[in-house]
Amino acid sequence: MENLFNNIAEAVLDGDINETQRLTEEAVEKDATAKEILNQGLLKGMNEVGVLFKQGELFVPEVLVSAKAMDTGMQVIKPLIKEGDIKKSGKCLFATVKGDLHDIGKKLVSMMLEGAGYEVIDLGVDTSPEKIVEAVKEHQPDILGMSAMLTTTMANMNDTIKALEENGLADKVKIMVGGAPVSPNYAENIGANYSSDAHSAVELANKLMV
Ligand code: B12
Repeated sequence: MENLFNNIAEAVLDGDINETQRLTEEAVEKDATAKEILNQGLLKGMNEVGVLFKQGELFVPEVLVSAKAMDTGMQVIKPLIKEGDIKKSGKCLFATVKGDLHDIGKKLVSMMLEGAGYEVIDLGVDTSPEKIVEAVKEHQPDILGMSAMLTTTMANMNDTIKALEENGLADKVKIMVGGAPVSPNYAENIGANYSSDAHSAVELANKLMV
């Protein structure tokens, strides 16, 4: 099985969408858990992509194809994540903030929350504070989750919280934030709750719902 996970990681790194799908399906058939496939396969590959991107050995188009491959694999394991408890735990609204196009981490967090019984509404990427304010009014979620992967877009989390305050909505929704550049300190400063990954995001959401 370890070989299979490594091959999944390799397929993500190569940006081979069909192979990622085929190998992930094979792992599911062989009863691998969603966690194993994620941590030892898909995420391992994506992490490697991150390293090579940073070193300038991979470029945006290649990273995009790897992201697509990772997404294809995540769709395959989605039913596995959702097999768990299906009782409704609460409603979450998710968005990647303005100026930011990264959505893999946000999708993963959404998926885990859905698996834990939450209803998730995903506003997508590059979401302006105005759009988030409108969506909070419309959907009245229990939790708003914001994702930022760039140091330059992180400040838009704060702008969104300010916009919520101006509209009298800040105390009507619990806010959680995450993404690579976001720290617990930063979250605290802007009045939000922080979680570093998809697993602890579920724990945090459960805590916020109490
Ligand atoms: C894939 C990727 C891209 C893809 C995105 C495709 C997509 N559909 O998402 C593309 C090619 C589009 C891209 C573009 C760019 N990218 Co980019 N990208 C990455 C990369 C390699 C991987 C990110 C990823 O998906 N990781 C896997 C997921 C599962 O992890 P994650 O996102 O961290 O999410 C987890 C946690 O952070 C947390 N989390 C995330 N969101 C949330 C939200 C909440 C509420 C909670 C609780 C938790 C949480 O939980 C997640 C699951 O565990 C990273 C490198 C890295 N190491 O992160 C660079 C990286 C983020 N990119 C970077 C850069 C610079 C760019 C570009 C500016 C490059 C360019 N010159 O054009 C552009 C910017 C485009 C834009 N406006 O957004 C830098 C950012 C540096 C910085 N500090 O600002 C990084 C760190 C690479 C680097 N080291 O230089 N990128």
